[in-house]
Amino acid sequence: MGEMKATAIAHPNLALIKYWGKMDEVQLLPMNGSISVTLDSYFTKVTVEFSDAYDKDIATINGNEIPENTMTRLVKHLDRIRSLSGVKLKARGEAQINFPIGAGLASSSSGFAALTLAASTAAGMNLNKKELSILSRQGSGSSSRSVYGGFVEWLKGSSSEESYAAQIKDEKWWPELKDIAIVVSTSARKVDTRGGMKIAKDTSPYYSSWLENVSRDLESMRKAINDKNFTLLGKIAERNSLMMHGTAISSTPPLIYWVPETVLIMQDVLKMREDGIECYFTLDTGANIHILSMDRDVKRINERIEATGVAKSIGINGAGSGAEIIDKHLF
Ligand code: 2P0
Repeated sequence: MGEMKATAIAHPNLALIKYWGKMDEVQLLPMNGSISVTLDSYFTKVTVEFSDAYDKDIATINGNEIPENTMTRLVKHLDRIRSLSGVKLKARGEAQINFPIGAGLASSSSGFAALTLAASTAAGMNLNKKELSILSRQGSGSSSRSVYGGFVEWLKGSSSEESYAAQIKDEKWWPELKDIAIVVSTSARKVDTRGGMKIAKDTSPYYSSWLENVSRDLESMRKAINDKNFTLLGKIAERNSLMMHGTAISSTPPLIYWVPETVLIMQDVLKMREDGIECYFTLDTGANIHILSMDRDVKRINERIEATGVAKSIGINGAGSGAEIIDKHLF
């Protein structure tokens, strides 16, 4: 057998309609469908090699050792790929990430999409995009969407074979749309997304309203994307994010992912709208915040954010491409 090594690149995605709650915690089947945009300037590259030179799975991220709980998740995912492909060898993996990890910028979405593509290719499998999305989903739900570029919907489905992502429009569809990702805090959140969505589903009295609302939001978001209606996209994304946080803050125990700087930026976004700069915010399970805007306003928004003095870093992304194999290995 030849070399069992492959490298893939994938981009994180920003959820416009959030994945929030699991119907099946083993298969990672969601309670609701979700829609995202795959980002272009942030990326994760992963090289995987299966070889009898390794007596256990080993991996690094940006040259650093991986925390034990993350490593357990990675090994489990490699086990899935081994069992599907029949490969029994252990693997070495290396990931390179060009944006802050664990800061609510969806590093697991690009990480698992790149890992699934690299490892399945290294194991000699030739999965199509749908199969890749299903397999990647089992590692981390949101990564099912990063298999595709552009605007993507993860169809909830009622079984593993039915729960996968599909493209609504590709990355060339709406070049004017931009995401300004603002890091205000780099300290780790107390409750991660996986824990948070379970607590909200199990304890928030508003969780049923979340579910009732989300199907309407999905419909409006598809329309906003198809019509390139930025006002509709922004309003729905912002409200959907706040509804998700509404279930989080009304959970037992309460999950407050925001820090004062988060709220400061939120209020600045509302103020910018009053001042005639059209922009909207959306937040995942962390203190950091994304501002959706049109290209023509990015510079002005950036200046306003810089002037607040609370941004530790700012990343600007348009719509990016789906996961793909690249030639240049990381080791
Ligand atoms: C999303 N998030 O749609 C939502 C909104 C964060 C908030 O999906 O447990 O790491 O691995 O399936 O994919 C991040 O959660 O969770 C996420 P698991 P995942 O982007």
